[in-house]
Amino acid sequence: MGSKRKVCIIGAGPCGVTALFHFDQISDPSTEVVCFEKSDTWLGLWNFTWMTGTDGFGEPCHGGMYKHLWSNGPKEGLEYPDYTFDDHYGKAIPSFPPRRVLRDYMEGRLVKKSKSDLKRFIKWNTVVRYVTYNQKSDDFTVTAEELKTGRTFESKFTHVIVAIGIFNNPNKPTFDGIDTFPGRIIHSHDFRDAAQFKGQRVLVVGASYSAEDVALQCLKFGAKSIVTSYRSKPMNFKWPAGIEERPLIKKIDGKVINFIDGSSAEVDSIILCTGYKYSFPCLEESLRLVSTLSVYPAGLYKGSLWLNGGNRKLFYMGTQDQYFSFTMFDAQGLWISRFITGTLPNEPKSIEEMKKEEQQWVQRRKNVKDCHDDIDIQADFIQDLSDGTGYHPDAPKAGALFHKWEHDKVENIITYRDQPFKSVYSGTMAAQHKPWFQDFDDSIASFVK
Ligand code: NA7
Repeated sequence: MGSKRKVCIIGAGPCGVTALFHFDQISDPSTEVVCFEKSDTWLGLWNFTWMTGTDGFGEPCHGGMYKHLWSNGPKEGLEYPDYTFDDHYGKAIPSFPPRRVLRDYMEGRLVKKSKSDLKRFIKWNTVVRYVTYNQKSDDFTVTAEELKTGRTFESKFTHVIVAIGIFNNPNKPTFDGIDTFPGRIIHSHDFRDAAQFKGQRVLVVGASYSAEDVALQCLKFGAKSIVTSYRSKPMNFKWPAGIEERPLIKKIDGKVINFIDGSSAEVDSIILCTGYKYSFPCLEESLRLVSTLSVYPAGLYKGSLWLNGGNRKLFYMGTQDQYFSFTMFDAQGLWISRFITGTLPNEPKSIEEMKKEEQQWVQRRKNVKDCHDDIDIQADFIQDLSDGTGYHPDAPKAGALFHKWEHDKVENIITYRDQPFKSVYSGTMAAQHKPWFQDFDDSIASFVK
């Protein structure tokens, strides 16, 4: 392969396309980039599909997007510094957009700010089946399949960037007696439309972001009652009438759910909002990141470079639990593309130095007290990635918005999405909108009007 670099990006979701965007900005003639995407469009989980289970090719449905999903964090915390919401929409819009508004914004940057057509780097409907590292030639063999033709082929790459996301492999616990339940049981990954639960009594298992939003969505769209069940600690929001929290399930007996505090509830449907397991089956075992959800998973220098094996050629994107999402992916994509093309001022470091630095972050993550500490870690992580790249997110300032957002949620879980935030980069104050709980029109036209 001579001195030429050949980079494989797995996945054209919000992470993968950001890496592509930055390779395109650098336009290094010695670096060729190919992105394999298993679907026929980019931006991953920001696309809605009615399908669940497997898709038309028999492949596992990757994303868990649902109708009427509105951002649960302020858009000002996710904004691209070089392409603000003002730049895209030409005016102030409210702070908590529905899914299509966010997808449109991301796509706008990819199209308007790129030097060339990024889609030409992407091989659509092509799924990566296996990646192995070749010690001798210090490169990777990537085996991929074109889903439309069934053709399987191998290609060699000098570098691989894994950008397949971490919310695709649902964690599905089981409970004593669950097989006796006569109603519908789904994981939130297969939740597509809250309106399907209208008039029902719903059990939501879990006490994190999915549980919180699925419970609120079901209430908004007319569920009769919602009981949520927590394992470690309750969400403890000031829930409106219709939502209540219970501890862990002890036993399910037909429609009756018995909880460990001795209470019980009769429900019609169960939605497991029990999170996801990291899964990278297309990588050989020695290349696989193993972690539980964390803002700083271990094993990655700068949260990005795979340290085990020490080949400095395998990267992961977006494996962190997320607050700043798009801004974080962007900083990561830039850092990785600069690292690979050798255009970072402070690199390379020795593997030992990298491991030491990584351990300091992992240790800091171990000591977090609450979500506010996690927000600060992620803000510092973005700044750390950006140092020396010429990229200028003001993550600490955006972090302050997330701290306020957490307080808003505690204050009122129904109205937190109605609060306006000020853009860190354009200085624009968000527009006001119809209260989220009363707004059933999630079209772009309605939201930005
Ligand atoms: P999370 O944030 O991983 O949360 C999973 C929740 O499910 C959490 O409350 C868990 O309780 C609970 N859980 C997991 N296993 C069980 C069992 N066996 N029984 C009861 N409860 C269980 O996933 P989400 O889908 O909510 O959010 C994913 C991401 O989406 C989130 O990080 C945002 O970035 C958006 P625990 O607290 O561990 O005891």
